[in-house]
Amino acid sequence: MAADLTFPPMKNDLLLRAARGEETERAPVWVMRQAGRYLPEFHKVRAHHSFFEICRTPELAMELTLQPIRRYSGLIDAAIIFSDILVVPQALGMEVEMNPGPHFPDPLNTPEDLSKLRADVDVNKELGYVFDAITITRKALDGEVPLIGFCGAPWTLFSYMVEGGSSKTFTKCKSWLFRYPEESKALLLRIADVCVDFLVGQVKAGAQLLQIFDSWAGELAPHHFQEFSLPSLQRISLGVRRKLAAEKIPLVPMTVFPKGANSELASLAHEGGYDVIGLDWCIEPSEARRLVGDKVAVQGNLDPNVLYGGRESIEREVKRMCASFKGGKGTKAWIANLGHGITPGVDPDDLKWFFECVHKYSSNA
Ligand code: 1CP
Repeated sequence: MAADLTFPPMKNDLLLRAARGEETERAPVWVMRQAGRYLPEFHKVRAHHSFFEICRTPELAMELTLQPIRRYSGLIDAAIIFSDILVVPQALGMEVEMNPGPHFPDPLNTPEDLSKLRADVDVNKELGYVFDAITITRKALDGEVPLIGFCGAPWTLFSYMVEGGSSKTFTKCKSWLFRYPEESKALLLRIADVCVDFLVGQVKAGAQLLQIFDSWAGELAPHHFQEFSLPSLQRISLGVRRKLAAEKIPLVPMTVFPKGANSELASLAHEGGYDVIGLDWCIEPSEARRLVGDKVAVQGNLDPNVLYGGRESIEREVKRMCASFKGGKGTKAWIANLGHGITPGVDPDDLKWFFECVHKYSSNA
């Protein structure tokens, strides 16, 4: 890790204030997967480097992280470090290819395969390149916006490690849960422990907020989410807080994005240990607010496909979303975002319009 860890003062801390539960003059806004395939400047870099080569080269990861910040300067309120959730399975010793989606040549077929995983993961050794990328990116940002660090939630990572890639049916990873429940729980907690060390390392390197992506939370029945995903999410929030406190490092806000698990929002808000809950588009913002109460801030939640609908529908939908989040009471602890990642076919100018509409309709002025 880089030794010099003094960073430039923040010029825009809207995101951090909202994440801590403060009412802000307008909603801070960023979008999941904002550094990515909808940007022509992304393809220019990607044409010369493989996906994981970019992740492992701090200067390249920094460049891709900064691309949306440059393009949307003055409109966007956060950067998220360019990396992937699948670097954690790699750190555990698994091979992962990206061609074009994730592929694990040697997935975990049965609990016997657990012996192939590294027993002790030294995150500085295995993932130090992410820490280095965070440190140089935070410096290059020069306080313009905060830098978000992230990891995948254990259940979502477990699904890739067992399925060997993306899945529509989740048959293999669900078979694990029901055939080998104790081994599944042990593996989920083992992944969580690596996530804790990885997230603490990201904070030490300069990350100012942490987001945990549980992209496949909604594949679990409510009681299975409670049994399998929630304990590992709690282990992460508690573990990160404990380790940072033990090292006298200031806490940073933590966001959990439990995509599709809207029946679990109240329990996550009250028992999860997170500061912010990310919402997908399948719940009305005012209803989500009612469920989570005042304990946490919320983030979301425009259907990413609205960005294909042209400026008029983007404006109409953003206006509606802002009204529903504000609930007539000002912009209370809300971070505007999409309800999932931006997709490759979006026109970057339409995303700009989305940002402009959020500024306009979330303002308290
Ligand atoms: O060929 C390419 O260039 C690959 C495209 C790509 C990109 C740009 C992948 C492959 N990952 C990423 C970057 C990435 N992934 C970021 C960068 C920071 C940013 O947001 O700008 C982040 C936060 C992620 C997180 C991620 N990776 C998630 C969680 C978020 C979500 O969308 O649900 C997941 C599920 C992944 C796995 C993954 N990596 C890449 C793909 C195509 C996928 C998803 C595959 C699937 O649907 O199962």
